[in-house]
Amino acid sequence: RKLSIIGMPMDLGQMRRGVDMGPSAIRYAGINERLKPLFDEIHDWGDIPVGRPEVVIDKESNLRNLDLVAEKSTLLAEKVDEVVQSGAFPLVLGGDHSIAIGTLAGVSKHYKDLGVIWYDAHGDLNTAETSPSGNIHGMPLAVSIGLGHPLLTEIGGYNPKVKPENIIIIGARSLDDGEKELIKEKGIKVYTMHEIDRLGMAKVMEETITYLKANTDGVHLSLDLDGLDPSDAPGVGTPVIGGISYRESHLAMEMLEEAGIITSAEFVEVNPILDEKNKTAICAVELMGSLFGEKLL
Ligand code: DIR
Ligand code: MN
Ligand code: MN
Ligand code: MN
Repeated sequence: RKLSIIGMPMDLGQMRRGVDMGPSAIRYAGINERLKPLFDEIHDWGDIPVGRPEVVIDKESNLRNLDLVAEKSTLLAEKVDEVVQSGAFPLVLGGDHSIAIGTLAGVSKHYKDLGVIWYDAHGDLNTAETSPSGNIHGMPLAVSIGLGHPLLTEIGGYNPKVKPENIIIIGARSLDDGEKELIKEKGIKVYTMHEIDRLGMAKVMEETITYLKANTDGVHLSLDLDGLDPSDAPGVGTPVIGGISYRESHLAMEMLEEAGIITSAEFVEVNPILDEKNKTAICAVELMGSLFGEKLL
């Protein structure tokens, strides 16, 4: 088994700087040493060159930094595509969640029915029309089902990337009105914090795994660290109280590993400037350990 790590130091999808340092923080937290025993081979490709361009606010379209996000996402998509072709497992380190646009554009062409687990406090299902912020990190899941500016939906030269019925959102507790409407309209499956409390994470993951095994031929895990409770992952730009616990998250990763369904992953929104002693990056690396089969005994 081969792992390819790709850093995507992009902070253009939202307004808080520092999330561009996420890949460094995650590497500093010891990703290589932690995952080394779990793979035959690990290759870290370093970071996609995002640069530190002056931010351009495009008020007209309510899509902040649209051109730059599209340009940099295309670079990520090409790299991820190459990694999947090579037979290695692509693991992308963010960066804000807008990077999922590029990751999915690189991954999805390799599957007929890609499933997506969106582990997040938010739905990330906004469009320019529904977004309260104009921040593209609140839009990547909408873009992946084909809704949004063509500069984003057409990355990789095909559209859509994912079918709404192949998406499962886990951990939602902050949804905008337009996102709620879209979830209903498209029948997107969501385990909100209510279902996680009520059913327990084990049941949520059993149902998720059963559904994805039956209906998809590959599954991408898009894990936004703000899906976790801010007490466990404080270093994120948009924390929301009442989130998934550290233990529940490990259980979720361990169950995914046992099921053997995950074919690509990204860990996003780690912002070391807002963090407490790199706690959030360390949490991300520990979750990766569980996702890739680390066992205590
Ligand atoms: C909000 C926040 N729904 C928006 N989204 C965030 O701006 O679209 N996503 N924080 O991770
Ligand atoms: Mn997100
Ligand atoms: Mn989020
Ligand atoms: Mn564990």
